[in-house]
Amino acid sequence: MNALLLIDVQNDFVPGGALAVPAGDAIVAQLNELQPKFDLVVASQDWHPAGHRSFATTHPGHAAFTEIEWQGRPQMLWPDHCVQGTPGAALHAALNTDRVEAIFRKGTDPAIDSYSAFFDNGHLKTTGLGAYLRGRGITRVYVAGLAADYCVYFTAKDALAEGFEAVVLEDATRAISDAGWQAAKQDLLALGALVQTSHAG
Ligand code: VGL
Ligand code: ZN
Repeated sequence: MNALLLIDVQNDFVPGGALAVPAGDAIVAQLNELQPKFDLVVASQDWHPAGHRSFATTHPGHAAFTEIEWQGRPQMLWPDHCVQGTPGAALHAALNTDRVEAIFRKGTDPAIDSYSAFFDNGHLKTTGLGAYLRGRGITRVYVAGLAADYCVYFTAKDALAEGFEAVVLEDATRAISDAGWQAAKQDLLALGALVQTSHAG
């Protein structure tokens, strides 16, 4: 059984949003077309409380898009984004959610970031996504959405670690940094993920 994971297709990640991914909105029509081909469709939402520690504004003297060390882990600092209940945190209005059976929210702990839809960045807590997918008999996940070099990458990586086959649909994602995605892609391929276009096989 195959699941499609729609990662963080939220207003703040498309042009005009607080943490816009270049051409992030260009994938939405395709995500809608893809959904009927899957046994199960699940979405994730980046869902931070105000004052989240991944926001540059909570680290005086540090700018967005610079990296600091935070609790022993490298932490990229971001503009305030996807604050719980704000329009920026809402799913893109053109994304069809009729077939989305569940939405997993992440990044809710103010003290730790969470790129993956499965675990926070320290692998301290699960969102429950792995158990949910296993309970539905899913063996392979197809990962699409935003952003390729962060939340899509770490979701695919954790999917493999959780024992699922993982396929990233490369044309159904967009990156914050294309160079970052190329490095992430090499890592995923080395770990056994597949990177395909949504029209392949
Ligand atoms: C994301 C940076 C910060 C993502 C979320 O969805 O890729 N990136 N928070
Ligand atoms: Zn975030």
